[in-house]
Amino acid sequence: MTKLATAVGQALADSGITAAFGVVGNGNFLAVAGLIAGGVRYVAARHEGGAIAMADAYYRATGDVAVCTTTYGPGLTNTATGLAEAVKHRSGVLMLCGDRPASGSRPIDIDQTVFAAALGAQTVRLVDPASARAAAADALGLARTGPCPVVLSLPSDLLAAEVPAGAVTGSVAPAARPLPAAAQIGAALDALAHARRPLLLAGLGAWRSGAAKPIAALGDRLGALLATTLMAGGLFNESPWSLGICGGFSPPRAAEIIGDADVVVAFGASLSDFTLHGGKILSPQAAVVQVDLAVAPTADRVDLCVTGDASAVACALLDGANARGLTACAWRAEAAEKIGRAGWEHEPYHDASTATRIDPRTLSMTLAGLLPRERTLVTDGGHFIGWPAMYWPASDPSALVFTGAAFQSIGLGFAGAVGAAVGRADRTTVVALGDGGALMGLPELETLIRIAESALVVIYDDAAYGAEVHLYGPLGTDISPAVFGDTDFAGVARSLGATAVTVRTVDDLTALRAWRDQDCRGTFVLDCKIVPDVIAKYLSDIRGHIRAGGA
Ligand SMILES: Cc1ncc(C[n+]2csc(CCOP(=O)(O)OP(=O)(O)O)c2C)c(N)n1
Repeated sequence: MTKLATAVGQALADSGITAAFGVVGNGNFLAVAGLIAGGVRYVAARHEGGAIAMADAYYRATGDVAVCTTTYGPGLTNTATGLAEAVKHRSGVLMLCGDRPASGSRPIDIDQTVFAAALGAQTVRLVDPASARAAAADALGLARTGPCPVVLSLPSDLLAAEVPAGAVTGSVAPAARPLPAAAQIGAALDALAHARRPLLLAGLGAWRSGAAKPIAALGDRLGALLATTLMAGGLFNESPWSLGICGGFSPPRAAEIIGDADVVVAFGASLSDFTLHGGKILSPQAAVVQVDLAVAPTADRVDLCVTGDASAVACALLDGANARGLTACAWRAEAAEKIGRAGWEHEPYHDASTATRIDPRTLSMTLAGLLPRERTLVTDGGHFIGWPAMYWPASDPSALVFTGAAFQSIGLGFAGAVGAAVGRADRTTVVALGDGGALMGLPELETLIRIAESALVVIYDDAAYGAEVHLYGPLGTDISPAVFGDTDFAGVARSLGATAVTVRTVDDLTALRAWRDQDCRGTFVLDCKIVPDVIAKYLSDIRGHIRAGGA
């Protein structure tokens, strides 16, 4: 016989869980002991809001579900923002949380199932010792197949109940991926048959379905150009016909080419406000075909919806193009020269650096040549995100973890870096943050320094909530609620055990070279004092749209 909480931890380990992030308390201490006994790597976070972002980032960087574990009540409610983000991003995360007793609520309890449901997460509540292992394995199966966050609730009066020994396998099978309807494929081929400048745009859904190769092959067949959403960056790195990211971060020349497309087929991309750059990037005349598992379009711009797995649809379109004998258009040859000069590094700018503050473009471009090639880039949210997104290309979609993007939260960057560092210890984790997001999530800098084998922290310190300043300053609004003094992040980081330097000029990056020469071991913090009034194009272009509630 084993105690229930230990048996649940063991069942999760037996079912393939290898990493867990959490904060312990009365509701989950025994379960954590069970996870550790089962061989799971447990990382102690400093705040449950960090623990959930760690598990989410682990999923994004590896494709594997990790556990986020909390005690009941405040332990779970502390996860609210990160949990909503994980739901909206569709990250596979298993929450292992204490809950009110099976025998009835205490004065301290809330209805945790309702709480989780309000954030979009489903709950599996253990009801008796005999079925506990199977329920745990099923909850994990749901998180994997969703993929989605699932809360596995541990009633506090069952934690120490005795459970019969024995291994258990879950009964949740992956849902079959829908095959596209022939009529929809036919309609998409009709659109492509008349296209003179077809663009194939791939999002995270395309990456998750393994559609990169068939999409690239379809592109070759049609003479189409390729692009990705920010989240799927790097998917077509091997193709000379890739325009990189479509959206607010597109360099002007790439955006011009994207604007010339007359038919756009979006595979596994929700066509968010960001990808469409507030409606500015695609030609109003372009026909937009959306390929997605969803049955209804997710953006107003969609003219035709093809419901199906991105990979299956790309293959069906390729077969159809062959069967119809479609010929490749001339767009690639027409655009070749412009594509070769499309990167941000080719865009001239006036360097606004002073003796005490560095231009964020100069900083980011210099860092681009210094960052380890094998890296996972984790970013927080804020105005600064433009700089890493513009200058530091991702090697593949798992190499970018943009925390908080789906729910539009700042403050999850340090925690995301912990999840990525645990999941991909073979890569250096590079985390970029603004000073606002860094201070909001500061407790997990301690966790990062404690656990990371190789991490580089880049803080873009403009001594302000820059995004808010740039949005509301031009309206003449009082911006003082968004303006602060500089923070000595280097001093804070050193006190927590990291190596750190304050960067005011390019010369201050010499210490980074030394760290690289020593194999990038441990955590290195760059506290970069940037010129505050250089505005990234993605923001200045569509300020009015964003203020009106856009992304
Ligand atoms: C949890 C949360 N609180 C507030 C906001 C509103 N907000 C969006 S960007 C931003 C400023 C971020 O400042 P910082 O991290 O310094 O980055 P910067 O914009 O200066 O580059 C704020 C407060 C938010 N998105 N999420």
